[in-house]
Amino acid sequence: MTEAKPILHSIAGSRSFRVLWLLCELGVDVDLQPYQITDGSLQQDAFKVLSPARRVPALEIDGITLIESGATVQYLCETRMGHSLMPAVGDPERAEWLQWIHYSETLGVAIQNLNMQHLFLPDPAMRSIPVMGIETKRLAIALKALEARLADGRDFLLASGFSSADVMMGFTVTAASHYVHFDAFPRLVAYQDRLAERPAYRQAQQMEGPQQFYTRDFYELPQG
Ligand SMILES: N[C@@H](CCC(=O)N[C@@H](CS)C(=O)NCC(=O)O)C(=O)O
Repeated sequence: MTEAKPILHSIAGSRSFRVLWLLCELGVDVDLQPYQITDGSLQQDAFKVLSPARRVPALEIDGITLIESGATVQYLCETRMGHSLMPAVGDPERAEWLQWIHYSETLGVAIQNLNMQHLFLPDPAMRSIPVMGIETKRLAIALKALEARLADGRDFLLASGFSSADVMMGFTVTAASHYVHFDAFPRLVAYQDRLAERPAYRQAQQMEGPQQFYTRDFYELPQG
């Protein structure tokens, strides 16, 4: 019996990029089902059945649908063999790998809050400039910890080399650069460049098309 091709429900420039990039790293063929963040397409009944929180990514694979990017990345690493993108249970790097996989959501949630304030509120008068300031500082502090992680000359989050933790983090660091100046984070700048050079990263970008979130390179805090 031939296996059904996975379907990735995605928005260009969103967390679904993590899953698409990993599928490309693993050489798994996938069909993309694209949505947009503001056109109501996430509210369609058929999508709500797949993703009750109405979020992407949602990956239909192996007869199930996965709706959390970190869990999806772990599942793919555990079920697709012949790669070195995840330290096995018992490996000394396993705990660190788990930590960085999930730490990417410490960044992700802050970015999501800033996206809401900067990009998606229907009226700028609804913004809270103090909240935007606090969230930007919290994001910068979370990035500082990552900069420190790369301080001992390592190219990737794990000493053993590139892993799926970098897939989770790479997209997120790039999104963060729209809100936090990276002058103080030279290692993160080099890290982003290193990740973006990977053939699978470029393949995923090409498949996904232009990101749908940011129309500027940088969003300054509004003056209050
Ligand atoms: N923790 C979830 C978060 C998923 C999530 O919030 N995705 C965003 C895109 S990055 C989304 O679908 N937002 C749509 C909305 O909030 O309406 C994951 O990592 O998969």
